[in-house]
Amino acid sequence: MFKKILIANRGEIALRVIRTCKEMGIHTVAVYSTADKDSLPVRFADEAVCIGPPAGKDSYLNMANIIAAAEITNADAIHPGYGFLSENSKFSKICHENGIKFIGPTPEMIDAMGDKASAKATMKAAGVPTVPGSDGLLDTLSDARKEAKEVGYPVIIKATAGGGGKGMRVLWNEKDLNEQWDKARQEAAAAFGNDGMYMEKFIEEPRHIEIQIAGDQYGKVCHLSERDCSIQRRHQKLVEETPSPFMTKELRDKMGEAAIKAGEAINYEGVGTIEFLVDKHRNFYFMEMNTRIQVEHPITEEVISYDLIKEQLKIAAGIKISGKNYFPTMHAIECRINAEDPYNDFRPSPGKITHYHSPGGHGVRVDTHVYAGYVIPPYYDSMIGKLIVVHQSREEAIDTMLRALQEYVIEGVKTTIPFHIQLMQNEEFRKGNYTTKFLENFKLV
Ligand code: MV4
Repeated sequence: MFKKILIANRGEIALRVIRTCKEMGIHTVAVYSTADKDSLPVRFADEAVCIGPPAGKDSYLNMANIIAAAEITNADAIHPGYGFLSENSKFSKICHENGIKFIGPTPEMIDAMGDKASAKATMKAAGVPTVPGSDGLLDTLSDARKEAKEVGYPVIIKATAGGGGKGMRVLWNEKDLNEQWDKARQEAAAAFGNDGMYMEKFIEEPRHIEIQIAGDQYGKVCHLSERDCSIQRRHQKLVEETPSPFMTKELRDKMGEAAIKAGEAINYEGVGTIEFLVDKHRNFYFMEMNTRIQVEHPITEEVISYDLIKEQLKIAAGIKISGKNYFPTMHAIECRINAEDPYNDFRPSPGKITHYHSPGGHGVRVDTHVYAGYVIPPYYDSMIGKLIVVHQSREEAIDTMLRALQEYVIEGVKTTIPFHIQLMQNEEFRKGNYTTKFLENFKLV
């Protein structure tokens, strides 16, 4: 096992990784920007190294400074968390070249899933269901028109360098296509420096259900069941739960098997997530693969009693996985607590937390790096923590979540807590009746 791990991240995920390292007797190095000098990861890590000024590009994205920090402190591995450098193949490669283990997949695996059109082709070839559409990229508007006629409107065009909802257009007819084709390409070129576009049949009102997988260095891949992430707003997840209220035993077995095939197709090493779109008939289609630990990993941990960060460290250290699939025996829900004003278009609300009281009691977990007096800096994303509950049944989990949300006091900044309280009281949500369109029609009172 590693002796010392550098955590190339900040906030709650940095703290999350430090906690598991402590339990495993591994020394930790926090890196921090000047804006984070008073943060809990800096305080709780065994060592801390400043890697630059506040802006992400100068600090948490600054590969040279992070590698230098690892060399100075003699760290033998780097955990990238999520976001920042976690899916950067160049960083994975630089770590390797410097004799530092990158806790995550190889550069080749990251690149194979980073280009969305080629990821889809790889999955299709491996026998994972994909949405009908173009085979690879479309070169011209006339090719796009031909493809759309074959697939049938509505269609969706996606930037191959995009992902997470960036660079997409839904087209309901040929007129839409004629008007949007050039614009979409130019947007993709400006955003990603790559204007490659591909086309799919548009699935209306899908659910977003993802399968957690783990693969070891010896080619074994297993699945750890699903998370339903359909409660999103502008491609930002706000609530996740497992099991999905839409899941059946048969569907879980089929999606689990497809996710394992997906992992095996690229010989995947590490923990990862296969995202699927699921239509109302329970047809499911590969959407994207995330080659990192995800924000919502704790709900899976809670229902299968399994530390996913520990699993990442073991896999990276070359330890074999058990090879079994894991199934939920409980129900877990996560609410993302963001410093945003839900009454004002979820506008970011950074600043000082003047009063803070964290909820507790049976079945309640809070993953956060904040405390009374902490100042949320304006430079990074607005997530300040995750409230996670676990209970025997979905209904009890929702009731516990509602109670915990009502107990949670965060003053000085606006938060998403009022939104979550109303969602937990919403009749359709309580029935499990929701798709990715749910929040478009959800009105706060
Ligand atoms: C789709 C789709 C419908 N049909 N693809 C959004 C994020 C990106 N990963 C893919 N996305 C979608 N792809 C087809 N063929 C609808 C979405 C989509 C969506 C997916 C998951 C969660 C929320 C969403 C919100 C809007 C659109």
